[in-house]
Amino acid sequence: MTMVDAKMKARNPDAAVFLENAIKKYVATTPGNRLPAFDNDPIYDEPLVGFADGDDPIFSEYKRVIGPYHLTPREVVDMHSREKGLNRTQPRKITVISFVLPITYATRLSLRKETLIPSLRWNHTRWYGEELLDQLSEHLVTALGELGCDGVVPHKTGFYKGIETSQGRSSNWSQRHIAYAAGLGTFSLNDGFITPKGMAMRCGSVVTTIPIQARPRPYKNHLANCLFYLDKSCRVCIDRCPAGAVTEAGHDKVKCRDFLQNEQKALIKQMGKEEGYIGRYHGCGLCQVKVPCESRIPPKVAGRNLK
Ligand code: B12
Ligand code: SF4
Ligand code: SF4
Repeated sequence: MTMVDAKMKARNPDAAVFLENAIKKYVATTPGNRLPAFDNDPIYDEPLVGFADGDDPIFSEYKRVIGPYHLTPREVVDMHSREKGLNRTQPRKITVISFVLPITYATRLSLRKETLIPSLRWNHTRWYGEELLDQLSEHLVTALGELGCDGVVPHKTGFYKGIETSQGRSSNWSQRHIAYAAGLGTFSLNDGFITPKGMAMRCGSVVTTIPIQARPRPYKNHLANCLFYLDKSCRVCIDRCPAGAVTEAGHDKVKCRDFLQNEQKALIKQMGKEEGYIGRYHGCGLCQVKVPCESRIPPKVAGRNLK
């Protein structure tokens, strides 16, 4: 048993349980999980947590599925080490911690009423919710440090970047693909990620040297949680999208982004909403609520989803 293993065991017999509890406790107790403009209501419900083996071949597959620019967890550790000027050898084991932050019922309800623009509550969830996601990621790195392990928040490094492709915007660390690898859900007709707590969520991840046994992924393929791909019995998100960006052919990222960043901004102003409604940036996400996958895996799919 190494020093790190011994230290971890002394604190908690199971590192996965320890980390899952640490994430849940942080979200339940931090003042960061609050919406100041809405009576300090919580931003997120209890998170979902999953672990992926950093050497899972799926991360190399992502170089084909997403693009050669998408980083493997080992590349993240290596680049972080170089960025910080640390002279580290490649660790024996790498684990990726993925977490899903489900958006509360009150916020989902506020967006369900909308048909063209996001609700103010949804926008505030986008702003303060992203800050909380960053704080939680840093908190995890600190907790891992106490266990004698390194932790890297890929989307906060200097080498994280957005990538423009012919099919729309991408990145070199896609949180949903990481969550897929960690067994937390699957993609869907509108590209949204359907987890056991639904699609209305935000997600993040931390790459670490702590050794954790990953569980097998509980689905057949990357579209398994969506009713459309089960038997074509659902097309609700097609009708929910005011931009016409979702069709039976899938999600048009270019149309979606154009609506979100240009048309919707103009609409908000036309509707006489205050500038603060747009704020730093606004969300859209109308396709993520008032749909059967909003807050769960649709039951019809869930029953058939096992490998
Ligand atoms: C660029 C970006 C956008 C772009 C493009 C979206 C996209 N589909 O990639 C635009 C501006 C359009 C956008 C819009 C939105 N976004 Co956005 N965005 C991102 C960002 C920064 C990068 C995404 C990325 O790298 N994608 C990579 C590409 C390749 O993914 P993809 O095309 O969807 O993947 C397909 C293929 O890989 C394919 N596939 C084919 N073969 C195989 C095989 C396997 C094994 C697998 C796994 C997959 C696979 O399946 C996928 C689905 O078709 C992430 C943050 C991050 N770093 O992850 C947030 C992120 C994806 N966005 C998010 C959100 C919330 C939104 C909005 C709701 C806006 C809002 N805040 O209200 C909308 C929703 C749009 C939608 N219907 O998905 C969330 C996801 C929430 C969710 N429930 O899914 C993220 C993860 C941010 C976060 N930290 O939580 N976004
Ligand atoms: S609304 Fe229906 S078709 Fe759209 S993603 Fe959800 S389950 Fe799939
Ligand atoms: S985020 Fe908005 S514009 Fe983009 S697909 Fe969903 S509903 Fe349509």
